[in-house]
Amino acid sequence: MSAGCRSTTSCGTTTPQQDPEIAEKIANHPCYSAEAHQYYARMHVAVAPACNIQCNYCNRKYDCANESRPGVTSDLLTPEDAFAKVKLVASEIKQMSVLGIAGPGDPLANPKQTFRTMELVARDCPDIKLCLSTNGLRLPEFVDRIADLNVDHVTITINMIDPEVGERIYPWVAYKGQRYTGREASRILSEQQLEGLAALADRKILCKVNSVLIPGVNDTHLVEVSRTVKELGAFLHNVMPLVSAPEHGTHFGLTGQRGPTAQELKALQDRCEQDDGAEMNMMRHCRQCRSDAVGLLGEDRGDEFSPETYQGREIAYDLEGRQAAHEEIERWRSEVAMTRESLNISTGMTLPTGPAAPDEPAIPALRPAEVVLVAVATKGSGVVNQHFGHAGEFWIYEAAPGWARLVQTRDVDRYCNGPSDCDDDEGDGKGPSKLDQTIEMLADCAAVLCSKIGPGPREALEDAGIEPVEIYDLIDKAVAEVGGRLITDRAPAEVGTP
Ligand code: CLF
Ligand code: SF4
Repeated sequence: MSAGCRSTTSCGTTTPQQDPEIAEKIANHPCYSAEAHQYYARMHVAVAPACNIQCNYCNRKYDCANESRPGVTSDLLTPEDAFAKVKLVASEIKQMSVLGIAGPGDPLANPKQTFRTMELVARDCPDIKLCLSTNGLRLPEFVDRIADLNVDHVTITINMIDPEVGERIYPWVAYKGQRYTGREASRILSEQQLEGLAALADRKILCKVNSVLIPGVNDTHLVEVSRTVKELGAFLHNVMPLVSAPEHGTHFGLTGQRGPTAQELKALQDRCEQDDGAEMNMMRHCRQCRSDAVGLLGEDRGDEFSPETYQGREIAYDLEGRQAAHEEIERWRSEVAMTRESLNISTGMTLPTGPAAPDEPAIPALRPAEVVLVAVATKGSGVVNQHFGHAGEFWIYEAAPGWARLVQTRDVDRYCNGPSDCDDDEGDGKGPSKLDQTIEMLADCAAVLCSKIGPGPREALEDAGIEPVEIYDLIDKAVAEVGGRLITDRAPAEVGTP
């Protein structure tokens, strides 16, 4: 394995985002660009059932937890059915730009199904990006095949680079017909992962590394992981929270291993990004999708595409309609970018808005010394456009004058099903109401921006010291304005860095 420096940033020349080839690859990939995820959707097809390792956070009844929340199950498809479904979804949800294969097992433990699906899609759907997510055990073996198929994006789940840490995460791996346990298992897995990553980076295939943050097991170690994968050429690091509960039936769930809090997750992501010399691009908007997810990140429109809608049907591919829809999205994105520029607002990592503008500012702007956290209710398109009670998730921004940076998304239980709920969320008397839980989830935020909010939740937020702001505007503009006002209005001693 070669471990030479492939990172141009550390050599002081160009950032990866300034490379036009990379800019083109991330421009409409919702996972690789936080900005793109407001406009473009992904879909997964569940064609890969088997797995060749065991993770302590996985229960084989469910999807691969390296990209999914434990406890969800996807129906398995043949490559031919998957192909039909892709054509149907792509024609109906025209902003769908990426097809990912991420389970329900490991795609590279099922190479025939995975590559057959990709071949069919590459042949007939030229505008869809192909994306793969793997545990990496068989990656070196398939790097050439991946490159030949023009798979632009590969995610490898790397939870450790030290087998001593690894043996607490992986009880066994099955490699070349043999089953390994203990440190030996993690040593083999880690070597394969890092060798595969370096080989992909050599071929200019964009690599994201996913890591599951397991408090007390690999939390502090992940900074070292971040530094190592960056040196080997990874473009992005996605540190995801362990989701662990006894009902998932996983080893960690059954032994009481907890997941991190939202604050612990953010602190670790900040460390990987800023401290300890890691300085990695961090993904902050992952939704831990299921292996048959369809739609924008954070929404799941899978139910609209049941097998009867595509199985055995001849489905035409609406390439022209898709191109027109993408042009319209790019027009709107340019308008948003121009507004941001005219107001001098930085999003921390201003990625190019499309292949035509690869030399736009791409260097992470300096984070102001004083920021506040602001929560946003949105349905996408770069606009604050959702009612407070309709939000199933809030986007958490760092805010300051001229600064609006997405740093996290947090799930909540949407509590409002109509006007009568707007004012009335008393709960069932058995525990905190959904509104209470939402407010607890946003406890470290100074304000919440939403298009509408009822008097009841408004009062409850105010009581909790969170300012509700009713607004319908561009997110970046509204966040920077509200954050700027809050910081300016506060006495200096009250303002801290969350
Ligand atoms: Fe799918 Fe993964 Fe490709 Fe995205 S998901 S295979 S890179 S197209 Fe994205 Fe979903 Fe997070 Fe994955 S939000 S779980 S990072
Ligand atoms: Fe489960 Fe995915 Fe780990 Fe395999 S790689 S054991 S499917 S989480």
